[in-house]
Amino acid sequence: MLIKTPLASAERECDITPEAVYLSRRHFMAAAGGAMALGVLPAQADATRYAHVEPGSMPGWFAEKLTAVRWQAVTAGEEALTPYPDVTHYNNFYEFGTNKGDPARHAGKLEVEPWSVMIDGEVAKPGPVSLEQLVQPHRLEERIYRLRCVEAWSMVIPWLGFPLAELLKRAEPTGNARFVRFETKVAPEQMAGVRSGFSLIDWPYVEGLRMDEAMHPLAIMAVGLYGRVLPNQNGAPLRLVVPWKYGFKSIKSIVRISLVAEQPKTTWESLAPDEYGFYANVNPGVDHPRWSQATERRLPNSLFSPNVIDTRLFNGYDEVASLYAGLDLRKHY
Ligand SMILES: Nc1nc2c(c(=O)[nH]1)N[C@H]1C(S)=C(S)[C@@H](COP(=O)(O)O)O[C@H]1N2
Ligand SMILES: [Mo]
Repeated sequence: MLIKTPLASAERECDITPEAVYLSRRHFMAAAGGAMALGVLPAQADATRYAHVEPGSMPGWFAEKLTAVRWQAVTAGEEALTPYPDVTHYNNFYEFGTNKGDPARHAGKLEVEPWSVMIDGEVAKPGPVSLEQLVQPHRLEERIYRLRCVEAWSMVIPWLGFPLAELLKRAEPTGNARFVRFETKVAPEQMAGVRSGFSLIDWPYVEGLRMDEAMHPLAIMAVGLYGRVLPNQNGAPLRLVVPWKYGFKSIKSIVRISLVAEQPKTTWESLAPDEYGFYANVNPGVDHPRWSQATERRLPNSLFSPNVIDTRLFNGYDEVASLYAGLDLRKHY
C-alpha cells in the first residue's frame, strides 16, 4: 500500500468470465427458511450455485459446518459477486509479497493445520484454542459483503463466517476491555514476504478495533468464501472481515486475539499515520493524501470497461453510523 501506486496495480492473473448478476435480497434473514418479506426471491440459497468453483479438499470440521450454513444471511442486493478467480488472485497479503499475484503464488506454503489461536488479555477465560474448538459452537453464515481497499478498488465477496461478537462473549471480556487487538501468524520459512526483508512492515501484522465496533453484528470472523474453505491467500484458516472499513483492517491468518485497555498500535497506522488511521472507515469525503477516495474501481475491470463507481460512506453500511456519533471523521480517519 505504502510503496505502490494504487492505480498502477491492475495486474491480471487470469481470464475472467463475468458471472450473471446475482439477484438476492438486501436484508438480514432471521433464519434459514424464514419467510421472505421481499418480492425478489434469492437465487438458490444453498451451495449448489457455486458448483463452478473447484471444491478442492476441505478439512473435516469445515465439511461438517457446511451442512448447516445460513446461506445469504446478508447480501449485497443486486450487486454482482466478484468472480472467484479475481477474489483469489488479486490479493493483498504482504507476508507473501507485495504484488497482487504473490499471495496466490506463495501462500500455499502456509501450514494451516493444526492451527491454534491465543485468546488473552482482559478476559475471564484466556488460553489457547484450537481452530476446531474455536469454530465448533458457531453456525456459519454466508455474508455477501463489499470489500473496499484503501487503494481505491473493491470487490463483492461471499464470505462464510460467524459474528466476532459471539467469539468475544465466550471469552468473557472484563470491564477493562476497551479494544480488541489481532495478530497474524509469523512464519518466515513459510512466508516469502517476511523472509525477503523487502517490506517495511514490522511483523507481525497487527490490527485492532474499538470494543463496540468489534461487537457490531456486521463484524465477522471468516473461515470460508464461495461456499469453500478459505484459500490461504485470503487469510486461512481464520480472518477478520469488517466491511465498513478499508480492507487493511480485515486482518488475515489470525493467531492471537487480545482484549486490551489501550488502543493498539496497528501496522499501517504505525508505518504512515498521516495516510492510514486507526479507524479507517470507508469515507469518500476524506481523501488519501496521495489519491482521491471518492470513487473506486469495482473488480473485475479492464481498460475498456473501467467499472468506476462512487464510494459510499461506511462502504454503504449505514447501520454502523451510530458507532461514530460525535466523532470527527476528518480527524479520526
Ligand atoms: N496479515 C495481513 N492481513 C491483511 C493484509 C496483509 O498484508 N497481511 N492486507 C490487507 C489488505 S490491504 C486488504 S485490501 C485485504 C485483502 O483481502 P483479500 O485478499 O482477501 O481480498 O486483506 C487485509 N489483511
Ligand atoms: Mo487494502
